[in-house]
Amino acid sequence: HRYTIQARRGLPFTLEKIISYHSSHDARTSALNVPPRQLRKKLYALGFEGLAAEQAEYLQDFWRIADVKIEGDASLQQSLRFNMFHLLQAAGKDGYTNLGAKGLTGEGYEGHYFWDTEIYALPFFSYIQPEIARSLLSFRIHTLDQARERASELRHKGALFPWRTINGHEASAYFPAGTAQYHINADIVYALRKYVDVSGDTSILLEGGLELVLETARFWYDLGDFLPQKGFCINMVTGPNEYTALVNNNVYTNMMARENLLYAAELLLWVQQEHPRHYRRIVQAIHLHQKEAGNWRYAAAEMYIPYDEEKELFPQDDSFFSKAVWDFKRTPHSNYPLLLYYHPLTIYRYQILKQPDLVLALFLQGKHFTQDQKRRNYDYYDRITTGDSSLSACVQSIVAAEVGYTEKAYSYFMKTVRMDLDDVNGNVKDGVHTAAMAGSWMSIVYGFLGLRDAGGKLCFSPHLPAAWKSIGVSLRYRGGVLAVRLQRESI
Ligand code: IFM
Repeated sequence: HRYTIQARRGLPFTLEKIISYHSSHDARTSALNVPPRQLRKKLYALGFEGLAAEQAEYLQDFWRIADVKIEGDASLQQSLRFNMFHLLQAAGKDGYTNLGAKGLTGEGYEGHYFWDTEIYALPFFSYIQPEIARSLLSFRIHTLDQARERASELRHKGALFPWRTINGHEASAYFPAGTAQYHINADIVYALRKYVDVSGDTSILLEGGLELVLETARFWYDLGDFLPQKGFCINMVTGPNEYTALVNNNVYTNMMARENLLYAAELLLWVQQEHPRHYRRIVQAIHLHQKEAGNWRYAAAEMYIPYDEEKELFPQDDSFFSKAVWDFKRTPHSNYPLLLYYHPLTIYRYQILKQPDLVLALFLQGKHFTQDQKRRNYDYYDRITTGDSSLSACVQSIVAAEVGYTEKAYSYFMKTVRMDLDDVNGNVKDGVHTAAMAGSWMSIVYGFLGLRDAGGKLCFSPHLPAAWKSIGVSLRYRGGVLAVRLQRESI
């Protein structure tokens, strides 16, 4: 561009340049219902000052609820805010984009979306900025057709969401640690349910959410088999721990799938009673058979959850305890993360974890375990967890807090909260770790405040680390705002 201006000697001249980005992808979204020319006109009229003021207002509104106040540690305060800012900035807000594992900061994972969104980031957005949570879930609803195609490609009924994707199609190259992580289906449903429970917004169910829950339930029912002496088994899957692959009856997967099946049956009844016209429409649209809900309930009731009576422990999967424990003593520090130094076939032969798997089940499916079982299983699995995944430390922190190891919870938390600012894993050049960022918020809320919210009923069981004086958070809950302040002697 060439500009000719009337400048005057000694007087500054300001050139304001306003840029707006568009892509053909945006054409489907409501944001671009405003034609680019009209949008440009609005932007020019606002000018830099006006746009900055709009942005400041938007951020003020966000921080009013999002800010977490920790008395007693300034660097921690800084990192929590840094993490939340990245989450806000990186999350797709149009229902057609999602949240990259690396946010908007690097080329690691090529911008792809994983379960990181649903299990790690969605709780944060559901409680802080529910409209963003809704958009992220809408991305899954909008890509349900691709998930149906994928299921049918694998000769299954229903829908199978991709382990990693950017446009709704599966993009993982290595199926044992990719597509075999079928738990992604149940993770999405888990997050959808939490969003509905926390926000009270059931409209998303009528706008595609219910269909997603039904199609994923169909998938589970088709994937599993009823086996003698066991019950409903889901074989040949990979759970969250990517250092074990292609196993039978991964406890995490089976428990999450069970919840998916039950939620589908429950919602079907709800829609039949509350929205009969919608019920008739959906039955017709997806050719739902009358007996399907009963089948789902039966499979859920018969879901096989392996348990080792002798050890009084849950094995991560059917074969986990028949493997030797990895030789940690003879593994030099320089050989971590293991995935960079050992072939997967070596790693898969041992009891070794990249990230919590059964321990994640202790958190997300907590009501199915006694307190004693939680502690015993945590003790067993924590010893053999490398933490090679950035998704690890926050879950270890949350469960450590629950079983009474507050200081251990604190040290895992410090690792997760400063993951990117301190480049804890030495790979921040590839981009930030959004799951760990959201995990640091979860560690505060689910770990130290001890929030449990199954079914939308909130309970707190707090544990304040010795280093802090107080924690203060706000949570949006069913249209209101709940302010929680934990001090040494009170909450
Ligand atoms: O989704 C995670 C996975 O659990 C561990 N490997 C990295 C992925 C992206 O963060």
